[in-house]
Amino acid sequence: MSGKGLPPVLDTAGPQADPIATLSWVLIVGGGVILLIILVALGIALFGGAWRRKFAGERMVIIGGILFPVVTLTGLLTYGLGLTAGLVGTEDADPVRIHVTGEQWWWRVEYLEPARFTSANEIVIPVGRPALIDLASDNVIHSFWVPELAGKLDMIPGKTNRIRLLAEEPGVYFGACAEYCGGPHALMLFRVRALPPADYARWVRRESGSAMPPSESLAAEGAALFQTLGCGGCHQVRGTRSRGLAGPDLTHVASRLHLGAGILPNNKGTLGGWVANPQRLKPGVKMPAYSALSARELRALVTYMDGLE
Ligand code: HEC
Ligand SMILES: [Cu+2]
Repeated sequence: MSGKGLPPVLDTAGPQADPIATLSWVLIVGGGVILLIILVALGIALFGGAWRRKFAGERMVIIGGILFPVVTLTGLLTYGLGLTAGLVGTEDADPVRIHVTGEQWWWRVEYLEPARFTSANEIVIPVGRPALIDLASDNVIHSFWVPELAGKLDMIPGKTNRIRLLAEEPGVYFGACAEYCGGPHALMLFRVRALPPADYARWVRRESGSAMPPSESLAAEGAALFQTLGCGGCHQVRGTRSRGLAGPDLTHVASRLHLGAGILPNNKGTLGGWVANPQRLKPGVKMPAYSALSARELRALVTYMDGLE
């Protein structure tokens, strides 16, 4: 998040992503130089006059066609392997452990260490401490990508891949699914929030706890509606009777920055809009629309969820 105006892939913020950005620059500049050489060669071939005869021998084919690619490609391969070798097999002393499952079309996030609890669509990590994230899928292939922090890694049914994230600065890092996984694939986003250690400890304490009980009568009305409408059949709110696992955990939904897997800012307006008609905001989404709710019922539900901090 250094804000140099570069695309995130080149504007990296951690040791898992920096070598990839360096390699990208080498490829961009190297590819540019080679393109220039080829354009000059093409110019000579077309309009070169006397130069044309000079370069037209078999020697040019051997140098330009065999020697040059073999030398540059071997060099590039050796350089690339050396540069990215440090990305695998690092032993970490005190990592944070998280399990992320690619769902259709959102992210199930299960924190394992330092505490066990479930959340969704946002991954919170401490600054300066590695996070080991196990990536899985129980449906189709997804791909986990936080360009500022690491390369892409696929989430494959029946196989668990592990990625290491290390953020050197606090910030909010953009993440996306990078493998076409069905209709709303482009609306399957998330964020990684890197917090300073003290804030992180405070966050873990609050996030691992049960939901706040409703603090006012409208919210209590919303909590009751949440039960009777069957929201709890798909959503878990820890500390209540809602134990559904088909959709994101909503125990602390109000503490997240976004809704709908990273696509909408999280506020009362978007909460209401989402519940009334998620299909309009995310066509193909696996949540039914609740368009028949009265304005008061919708307000009660929103007040309840907005209090789940
Ligand atoms: C059939 C299962 C199902 C039911 C019933 C259901 N939902 Fe959902 N809900 C989902 C799924 C799946 C998602 C994730 C959609 C996505 O982002 O692709 C979701 C997402 C949400 C989100 C956004 C969460 C986030 O972190 O992005 C909210 C809020 C929500 N539902 C509230 C409700 C409420 C309130 C009700 C009841 C009125 C309800 N849901 C009923 C399946 C369900
Ligand atoms: Cu996906």
